[in-house]
Amino acid sequence: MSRPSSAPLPPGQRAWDRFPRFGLPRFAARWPDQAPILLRITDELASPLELLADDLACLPRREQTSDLHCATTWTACKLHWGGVSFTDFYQQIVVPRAQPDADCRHAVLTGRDGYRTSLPLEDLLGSDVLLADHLDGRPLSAEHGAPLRLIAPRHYGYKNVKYLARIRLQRDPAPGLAGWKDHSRGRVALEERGLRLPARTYRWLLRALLPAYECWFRRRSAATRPRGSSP
Ligand SMILES: Nc1nc2c(c(=O)[nH]1)N[C@H]1C(S)=C(S)[C@@H](COP(=O)(O)O)O[C@H]1N2
Ligand SMILES: [Mo]
Repeated sequence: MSRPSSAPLPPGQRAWDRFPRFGLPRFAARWPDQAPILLRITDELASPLELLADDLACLPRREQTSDLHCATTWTACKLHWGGVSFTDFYQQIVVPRAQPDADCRHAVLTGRDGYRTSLPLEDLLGSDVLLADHLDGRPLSAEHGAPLRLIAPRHYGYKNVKYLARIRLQRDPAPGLAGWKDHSRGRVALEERGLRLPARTYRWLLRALLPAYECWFRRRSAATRPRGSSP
C-alpha cells in the first residue's frame, strides 16, 4: 500500500505507507466489546439524546479521502472514509432534538475504551469532519474504532476519537486525557501538537521516541487483541 498524501504534508509530518492502530500507551490493551452504534449526547441540553445506527441512517452518506496526522509525526495518507457529515448530524439531529444552549460551544468526546478529548464545536462543524463507520469500503474494524469514530482531518489524530460513545456539549472547554500533549484545538496546520512546549520541541522529541513507541504499541496491541478482530 503506497498512497501519496491527499495534500502537501503539514509541517513536521512524514508519510507512512501503513496505517497502524495507535494511541496513548494505556489504551493499547483496551479493546471495547464489539457493539452496535449507541451515541449519547449529554449535558447542558433541554433533552439528552441516545442515538442508534437507525437514527444516523436518515442522514446523507458521505465518502471522503483524507490523511490522518498523528502528533508523533506520522501521517497515513489517502484514507477512504464513509459515514455522515458531523455538520449534518448536528444540524439535523442534535439541534432539533436536543435543543442545545447556544452557549454550549465545546464538545467532550469519549470513546468506549475510556479515551476522552475535547474540541470547540466550531472545529467539529468544519466541512470535512465525519462520523465515520466505514474505511476503504468496509465497516470500521476494531483496530480503527468500530463501530463509529470521529474523523477530523485538520486536527491531530488524538482528536479523532475511536469507538465514539458520548458527546457532551458544554459551555467550558475540558482537558482531555492526552496529558502533556492535549492541546485544546490540535490543529495540524498550526502545529498545535501539544500545550506546554514549543511545536518544534514536540516535533523532535516525539520523532525520536516514535520507533520504540510504535514497536511497543504494536506488540501490546497484538498481545491483547480479542480473537476474531482483524489484524
Ligand atoms: N478511543 C480512542 N481514540 C483514539 C485513541 C485512543 O487511544 N482511543 N488514540 C488517538 C490517537 S493518538 C491517534 S494517532 C489515532 C490513531 O487512530 P488509529 O488507531 O485508527 O490509527 O486515534 C486517536 N483516537
Ligand atoms: Mo496520535
